[in-house]
Amino acid sequence: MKNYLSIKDIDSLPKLVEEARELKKNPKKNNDLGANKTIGLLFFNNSLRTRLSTQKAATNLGMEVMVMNFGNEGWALEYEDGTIMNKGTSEHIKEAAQVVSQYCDIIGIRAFAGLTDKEQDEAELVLNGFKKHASVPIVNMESSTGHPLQGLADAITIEENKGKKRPKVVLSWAPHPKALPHAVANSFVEMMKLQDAEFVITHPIGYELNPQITQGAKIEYNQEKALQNADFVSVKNWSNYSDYGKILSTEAKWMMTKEKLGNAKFMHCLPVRRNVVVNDAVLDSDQSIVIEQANNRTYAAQIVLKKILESL
Ligand code: AN0
Ligand code: CP
Repeated sequence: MKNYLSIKDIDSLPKLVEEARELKKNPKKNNDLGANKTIGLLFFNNSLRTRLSTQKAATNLGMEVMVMNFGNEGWALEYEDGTIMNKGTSEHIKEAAQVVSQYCDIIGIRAFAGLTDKEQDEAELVLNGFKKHASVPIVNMESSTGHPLQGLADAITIEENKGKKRPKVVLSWAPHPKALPHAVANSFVEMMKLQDAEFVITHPIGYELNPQITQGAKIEYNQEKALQNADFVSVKNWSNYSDYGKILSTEAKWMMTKEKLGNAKFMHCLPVRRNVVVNDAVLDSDQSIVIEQANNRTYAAQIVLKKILESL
């Protein structure tokens, strides 16, 4: 694997999930693979899981880790070519990416969608800017349009918890007071399209995700109908896509409850707002697998870093 920018960089999802589960049994087995190699993790946004699990994954492989909160502590970067930089930006991505490439053998980038300009978000200025100007592999730690490490961790979690060959998996939209990006939902959909499963997306009318991503996936606007006989329910808020970045209504009735969940396992990428997105009864029940999902972030990152290290 040369880079991990999206779910599309996975050759065979079942194989990668199997390898990740194998590695989970003995995480330190390959702790010489990353010897004398450094990963730099650049965060333009907050994080708990991504920051610690990717760091842990790299350490399990014997790598050195450098973490930088670029959003707060780095120079404001310029991404446009030919700009006269006499305004807010201090350093061009061209220099920044080349400089970081000299210190690191792999670069991880977290840069969320701004949710004001769809075209700009879809251009993935930060991720693609580093991809273009860095001379080392790039790992997406959640960009404007995708969170493929989360998608891979979700695939591992489903595999570990499924009781039948072809489970029913539902992605259910949830209310949230803040406008949130589409990245997690997008990667979940892209990952599910590679699975042998009955997959249904449910959300209020008007909350359609990018149709290029959901193409071929089933959308059911009636949440109750969508949830019938589900084995896994992954809950996530996202803001409007067509009226880009807006919250049309918080639709409190879309919150996940024990009654709606039935016998399904509950999934969420975290962080989650209790009693807004999902109620306490679900999160505190045995049906919630969110903690194991977060644990699997380590093995998702570790299998990706292992594949990249093997290709260096
Ligand atoms: C982010 C999001 O929805 O994309 C990160 C999730 C992993 N969530 C929040 O900002 C609350
Ligand atoms: N799920 C996830 O990516 O969490 P963080 O935002 O805490 O990294």
